[in-house]
Amino acid sequence: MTNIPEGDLDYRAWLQESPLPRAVPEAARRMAVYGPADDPLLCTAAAEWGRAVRAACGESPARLARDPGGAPSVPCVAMGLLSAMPRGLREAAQAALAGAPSDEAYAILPVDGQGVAVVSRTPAGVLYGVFHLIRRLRLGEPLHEPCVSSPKNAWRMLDHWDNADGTIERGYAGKSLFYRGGQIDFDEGRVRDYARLLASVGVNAIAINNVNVHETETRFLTEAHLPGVARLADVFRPYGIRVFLSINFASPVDLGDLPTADPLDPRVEDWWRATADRIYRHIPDFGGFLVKADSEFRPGPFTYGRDHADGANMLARALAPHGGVVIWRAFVYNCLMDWRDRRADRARAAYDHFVPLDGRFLDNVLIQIKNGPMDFQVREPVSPLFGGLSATNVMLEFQITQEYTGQQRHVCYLAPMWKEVLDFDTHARGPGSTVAEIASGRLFGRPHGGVAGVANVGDDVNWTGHSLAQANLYAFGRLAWDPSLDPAGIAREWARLTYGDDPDVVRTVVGILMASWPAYEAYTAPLGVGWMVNPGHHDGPNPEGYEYSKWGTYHYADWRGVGVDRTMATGTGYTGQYHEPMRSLYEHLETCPDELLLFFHHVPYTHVLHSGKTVIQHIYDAHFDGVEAVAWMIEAWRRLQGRIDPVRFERVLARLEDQMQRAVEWRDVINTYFYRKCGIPDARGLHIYP
Ligand code: GCV
Repeated sequence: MTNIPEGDLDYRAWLQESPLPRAVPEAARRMAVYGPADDPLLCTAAAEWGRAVRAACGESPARLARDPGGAPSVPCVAMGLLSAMPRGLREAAQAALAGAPSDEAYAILPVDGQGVAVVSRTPAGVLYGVFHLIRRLRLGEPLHEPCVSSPKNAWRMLDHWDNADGTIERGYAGKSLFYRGGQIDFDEGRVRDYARLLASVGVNAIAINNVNVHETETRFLTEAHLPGVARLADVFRPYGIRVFLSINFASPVDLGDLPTADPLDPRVEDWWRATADRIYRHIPDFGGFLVKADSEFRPGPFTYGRDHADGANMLARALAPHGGVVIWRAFVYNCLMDWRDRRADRARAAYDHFVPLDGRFLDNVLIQIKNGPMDFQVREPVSPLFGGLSATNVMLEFQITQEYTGQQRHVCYLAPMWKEVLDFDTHARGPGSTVAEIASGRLFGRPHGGVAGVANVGDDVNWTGHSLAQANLYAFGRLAWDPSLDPAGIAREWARLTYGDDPDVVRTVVGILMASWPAYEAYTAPLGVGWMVNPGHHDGPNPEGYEYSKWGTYHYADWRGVGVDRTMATGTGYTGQYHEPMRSLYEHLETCPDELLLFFHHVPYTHVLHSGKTVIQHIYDAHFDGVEAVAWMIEAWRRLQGRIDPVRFERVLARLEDQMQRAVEWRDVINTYFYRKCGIPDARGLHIYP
């Protein structure tokens, strides 16, 4: 069993349960529920409201008897299904929800001045609406302010890279919540608490195992393991979260049933059909399969001379009768590259593989595309594949776990990065063709769409290792629901829910979060070049760690300059994968944004940026400034001593102090590396180790 120290406030994350320092409105102390009494999601919604009110004021709300004939006679929180609401309320809610595209949309409506109704067409929508009301309660906002909220993305998903042995690939917060000793084995209460956190920010799907599917997890599809998967699904279900499995494309062979996994072999198709039937017997609302195929040595259709559409469609046909979907990853590239070949370019790979297949995927297939063309670096351009597929469902993949962004030892609030991605205009259909519009399916009128994030949680008491990394999980859910939200606003909301109302605390936490991605970018690899990390674990600076490897991750620094020429004119031609005007913008030195300069161009150290600085001086300045920013964070956090409970205060302080050592290491290694390459001293005269 997981041992949660009594009263550890980090465990409750943004669903804190301290008494509120203000009166709870009268209406909040009574509730009525409309809809089937045994509906699990409605029961969850009612229980969550009860729990929130009890925490806030020490008393459970009174449950009013349902009177389907009329509105409640006293002010209360009336929650329920549109179809079950009393007449007057139903009409008002119907009008409010009329324009809401999603069945998970909810309306919050004032009732007779003091009461409030939370109404949706579905139980899941009611649950999301109640969590919205709980936010309002904790934030001291008026409960009855009218609002309609509809998720912009139908799939809002977390991908767990958890292994059956309890380890988590790229996990920085302890062991898996789902597995121990090679089996599905979990603390039900802990997983339920996790499901609550996820549902409270609108997450509705979860892939429970690593996309690198090893031997044991391959067996999750069998009778021996499906009851375990079903038990997990039972915990997530009352929170509106559907379970997915990552599958091994070679399962029919690896499980010893067939000599081939060729997707066009009828025996293989039958095998997957029988497998899907079996899964749905155990888990009737099973979401579907997440697939990493022909990627980083994982098996796939290429072995049989087939393509990704052949592979994905075969699985999709097996799932279709049950309403399941296939999420097929576009992270496909040659990982046996030759650094000597300057024309080869890993960044091109996803587009080159998938654009020729556009239009061939079935309607229940989604292609899951990482936000950038390489691999979750601290700075990358947006993947051009988003603008390249118009007849295919896509899903955007973010990495919440901080593999390349500080491994949860550095604070790095990722919402500003994600927001830039969501707002990026691909111009695929002229101006306004943003990634957010494409991922949701709206731009091209696709039947499916969504956003996935690689989970950053484990069994650490604070879920995320670094307590401030909880903000990333929170922000992921909020942005997946509504990509128009402002990252600073989300940070403020998170800080208030997590730490309470003290304005100095909130200002400081938001200040640290908002400064953190720029700081991390500043003291690590410069100007979009990426990959200056230690091979394997990807922690800490190592400027040439990947320079002569097979992974296709080079920066080509020499004594004259640095960066990758990805232009059409003289380089790999990658810029040609973008629509105009982005193509020309990136192609030309004069217009390429500074922060991506070295991603797109190889330039001399003396090249002058738009900022007016030379590349080399920018590198030096950024590395000194980045460390200064961390010093500021520590100072600012220290000022909160006594205003945050000691456990949470010390936990973050220890991480920040550790971050300082690591930032200094990054600064000195990177600055010295470039100084040794070019011999140009720092113009400010700051010390760079020779
Ligand atoms: C799950 C990167 C990571 C791998 C990860 C892979 C992927 O290469 O380093 O750990 O594998 O991406 O997204 O499939």
